[in-house]
Amino acid sequence: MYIITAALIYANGPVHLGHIKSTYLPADIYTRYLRLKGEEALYVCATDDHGTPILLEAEKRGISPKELVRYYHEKDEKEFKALGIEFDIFHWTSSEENKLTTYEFYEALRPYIYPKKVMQYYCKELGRFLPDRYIKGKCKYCGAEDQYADQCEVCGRTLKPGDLIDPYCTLTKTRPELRESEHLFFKLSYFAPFLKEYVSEVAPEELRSYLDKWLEDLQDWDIVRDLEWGIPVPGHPGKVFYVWFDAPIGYIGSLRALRKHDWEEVWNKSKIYHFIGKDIIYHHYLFWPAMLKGANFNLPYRIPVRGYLTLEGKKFSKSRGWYLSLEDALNHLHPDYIRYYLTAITPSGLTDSDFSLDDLKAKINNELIANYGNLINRAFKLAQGKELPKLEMNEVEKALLEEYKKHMDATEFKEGLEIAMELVHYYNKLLSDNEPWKKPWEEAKEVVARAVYGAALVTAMLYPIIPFTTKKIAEHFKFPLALEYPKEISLEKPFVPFKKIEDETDKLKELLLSRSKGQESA
Ligand code: B3M
Ligand code: ZN
Repeated sequence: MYIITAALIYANGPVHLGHIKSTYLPADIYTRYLRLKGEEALYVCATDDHGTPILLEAEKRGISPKELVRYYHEKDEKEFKALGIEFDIFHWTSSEENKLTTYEFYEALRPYIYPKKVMQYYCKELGRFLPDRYIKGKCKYCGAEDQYADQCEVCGRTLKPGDLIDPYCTLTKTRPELRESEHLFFKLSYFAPFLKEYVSEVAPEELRSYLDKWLEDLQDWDIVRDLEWGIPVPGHPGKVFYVWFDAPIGYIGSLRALRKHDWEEVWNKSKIYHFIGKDIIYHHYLFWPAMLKGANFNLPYRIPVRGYLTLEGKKFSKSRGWYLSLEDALNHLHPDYIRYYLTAITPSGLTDSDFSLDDLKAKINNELIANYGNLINRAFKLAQGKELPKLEMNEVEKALLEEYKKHMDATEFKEGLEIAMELVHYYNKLLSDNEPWKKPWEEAKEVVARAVYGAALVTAMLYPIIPFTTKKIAEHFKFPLALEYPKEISLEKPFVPFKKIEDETDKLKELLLSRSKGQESA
């Protein structure tokens, strides 16, 4: 059994194309691929409901954090579905299952948790402690004005309580005082020897220098916050667990909601894959495995990481209007086109990629449709109403199929896609070189049969990436999606499976330009 997870999405904003390409799409592709091979796999995800940004956003809108979280949970779920991201469960970290699981972890980790007094900003007017994001002031290191209490965006330094000159509460504009509060710390440092070994087994080469640097100086983690929104810490009124404590537990909490009776066994006996973006490597390679180890749970088998996405060469920026959401893309493009393009530009590993509308149009029209669409059309047209001889795969096909599997097994989907398209090219060339349409059927039939069986084979290979269209093709010609020559096939009249992109990408461009213009003059 496999458990596939995608990083839990914060429930305070819409789904981003960046999230999709680094996390939800690769995890979906892998789940579909595993099933294609006949493996059992569960795709588990949830919204990440806690944390200060969610509290802030809810307060800004004048609604409760619960309402905010519910709103985004529904919206995100709908959009994921529209893109063909098919979770077995899309749960939430504020669920009962996750609370219970978090308490069980807390109990199990007690030997590694100790109390320590820390100084925290406290707003007398509000009568509560303030999270870092509610306090601003002048950075004591570089003098930059208006910096948040946790980090100076100008000099990049991490700030501690007391590091701001003239701090003020952003809600009441009054000066907060520093008060002592007892927090709980998780002894991450204790797990250093274990983590060194774990990382050497599971981390790819390119992550090792980051991880080694962190491992040299592991800091114990403060796992509580003085907040009301979150999972309450038993015996510590006014405190909740830090969002990064209960968020990864949410993988298990959500599995528990899906498999009420055997979740523990399923977790502990599965190969676990966590798909993540490169900004949360620390949490998944160090913090989470230490928690699992301490609480005696099965460890992640692989943690595939992917880089960021830029848009037309520039950073996505909500405030500058330079962004396209998943919803925007879905409003104009077939979900398979979004999936195909994002896969084609996303290598596994840390490298970033660029989303370009012209490039997307070219890849869909000139690659996907011109090559794969054309193969489907030509092969089935030639075979319509005929009887095909039985054939075996030849050496070229076998070798390419093996290479495809090697990449897909290693979660290298861009490379897997490239091999599938190479095979498409091979069949197209077979047809153009042999020109079976000019020959009597007896002479033509072997080439036609190979092209038809091959078209079915590549349809299965492309299925994890473009599931909507490939399923339609397989249903139309009544062949099972499998990584082999089809066991049965019906030579129906061909249909047009794809529609070329015409002005859809231009419309998205206009949207982008008008948005960013609007922001400039605003
Ligand atoms: N919500 C951060 C992020 O989306 C966080 C991931 C939690 S995974 C357990 O980047
Ligand atoms: Zn500074």
